[in-house]
Order: sequence, then C-alpha cells, then structure tokens
Amino acid sequence: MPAVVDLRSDTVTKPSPAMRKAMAEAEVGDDVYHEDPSINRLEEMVAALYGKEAALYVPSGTMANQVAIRAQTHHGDEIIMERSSHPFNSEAGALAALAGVQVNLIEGRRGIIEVDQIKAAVRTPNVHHAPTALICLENTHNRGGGSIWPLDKIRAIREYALSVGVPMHLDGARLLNACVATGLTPKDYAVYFDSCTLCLSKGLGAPVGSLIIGSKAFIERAHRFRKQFGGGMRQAGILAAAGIYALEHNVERLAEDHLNAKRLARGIADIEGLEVDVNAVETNIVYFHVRKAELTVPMLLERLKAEGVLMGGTGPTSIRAVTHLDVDKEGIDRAVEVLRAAMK
Ligand code: TLP
Repeated sequence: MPAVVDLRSDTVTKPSPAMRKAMAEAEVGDDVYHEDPSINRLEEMVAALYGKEAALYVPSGTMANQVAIRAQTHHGDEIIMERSSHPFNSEAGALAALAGVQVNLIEGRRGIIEVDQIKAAVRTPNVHHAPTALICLENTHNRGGGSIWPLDKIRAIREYALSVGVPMHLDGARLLNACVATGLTPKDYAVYFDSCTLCLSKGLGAPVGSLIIGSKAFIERAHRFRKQFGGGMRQAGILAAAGIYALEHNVERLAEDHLNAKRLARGIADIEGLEVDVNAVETNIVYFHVRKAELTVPMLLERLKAEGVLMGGTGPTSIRAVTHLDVDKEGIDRAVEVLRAAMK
C-alpha cells in the first residue's frame, strides 16, 4: 500500500531529519527567566518579520489567540469577530472560560467582513452595554476556505477602529500563506494590528509553537497571562529551534502547497457528485461538497480512509482538504483518483 495521503490538516506535518538535527543541537536555558537563547532568537526574528517591538513564544495557536485577547480586554468586555472565526469556533470555549469576554459575531463572506458591518456592531457608551474592546480578524481565514483578506478592507476597518479607539487583533496562524500568495510582507498586514499571531506548526512544518507579536508593553502583559494559562516553558529552545528552521527553510515553498490545492480542486471539479469552487482556492485549503443523495460525508470519508486518503468532514455535505509539505503532486493525484473511485 502506498504512503497515506493525509489532507486532514497542515498540522499533521512531521519534523524532517534536518529540522530534528537543528532541534538536537539547540542551545537552551530556562525561558521563564528569559534565558533560553533559542527562544529569544525566535522571538526577535518574528518581531522583526512583523515589524513590531516584541514577540512571545507559546505552545499553540489557541494559546496565542487566547493570551493576546486576554491581554487586550477585561472580563465582561465584548469583542467583534466573524462568525466562523477560529477563536470562537475551535478553541474549546476559551473566549468565555479564559478571556472572559462575550462575542459579537458578524456574518462574513468566506470569512471576510466589511467596515460597515463593524460600524453597526461597535457599542455606543451606555450602561447596558458590554464595551467593545477588540476587533479580531483571521488571515488567511480557515473556515473561509484559506481566503486572503484584501489589504484595503483591513485598512478601512483600521481607520474606523482608530477613530473609535478600539484595538485590533490578527489571528495570523497562516499569515505567511497569505504573504506567499500575494507577495505582500507580514509587516504590510501587521501594521494595522495591535496584536498578531503566527503558527509554526501548520504549513511551516514545526512540531509545536506559535508566537504572539506586538508592542513591548503588550508583550509584557501577555507574558504574565501566558504564565497564568500554564504556558510558561523551560528549556523549550529545542522546540523553538524547529521554528527557526521552519522560518529559514519552509516559507517560500508554501507556494507549492497552493499549487497543489488548486490541482486538487481542479481534480475534484471533474468528479461527478462533488462540487467545488476552484476560483475560491487562494492558498492551501480546499472545501468541497458531496452532492449525492445516498452518500453521506462520513461514508465517503471511510471509503477514502480505506484507500489511505484522509480528509476532514466539516458539515453535513462539506469536506476540507489541506495541502502541506508532506504531500506532493503525486499524492494529490492519488487523492483525486481515490475520490473518483469512491464516488462511483
Ligand atoms: N486550526 C486547526 C483546527 O483547530 C481546526 C486546523 O486543523 O486547521 N487559528 C487558526 C486560523 C487555526 O486554523 C488554528 C488551528 C488555530 C488558530 C489554533 O492552532 P492550534 O491548533 O495550534 O491551537
């Protein structure tokens, strides 16, 4: 049987031998005392990449979002985000449990919302209202289909947010996918946000780790919440070394993942009973629909699994496939053939 083609997520990537070598050779220290040279280097690299003063290494993208949101809000505040955003949908209720905020959800188109929707959602001063404390955007937008935020829309939201004194947070788990696809830099996006994140353990291929990026004062506050949330790590430089390796070797190649996602979508478009919007595939995420009455998503996923192809069910008719550095063009072609056979 050929190797499994695992398209459930770009989180499934495994560290390569070269990345493991970098990890084995990493210099380490106690990071709670700021004494881990590898973590310090990674934080400096990512702060510079985003054009901000400072960055903070945390174990996961979830912790990055939650610590950043906690550090910018007070319990009982309200934050604004798009309905299918990751912090609201896939972080196990942490906005309520840890950040202690309520969420004002806005319906987006492929995860993208308009400045007028934000204007309608920001609370006016009133004793009955939870004050609007933060606007959160996600780029690329996961449930939006890996969609890329147009810079002019971000700029319009920022201009308005500044006029009403509301800070902005960017879930930039896959920001580098957006950068590789558009040719823009992380700085070009980050300039419009007070806090940002970046995940190393998705398309970049590191086993663990995310960063929170922002001003020095904000990162100092975030540092305390990282400790409070149980995210203070010790000799974690062996993990940070994987992140440094990923940033040095695995960024430009994200373009291959984007080509493979398009290739997959084109293949799917050609299969009877499946529906996909090929033009909507902008980065490494493909959502498609099963349009065959007698075939449910779990049934189809089981058929694929039996042939060594893994994808994720995301709704009654929808399936997500995510391309990454452990799946090549041949793997994509095999996934398409297995799908075609499974639909017969
Ligand atoms: N996304 C995962 C799942 O949680 C859905 C995936 O497989 O795509 N922000 C965004 C935009 C994300 O897509 C994710 C992970 C996170 C944050 C959280 O990262 P982790 O899994 O490291 O906590």
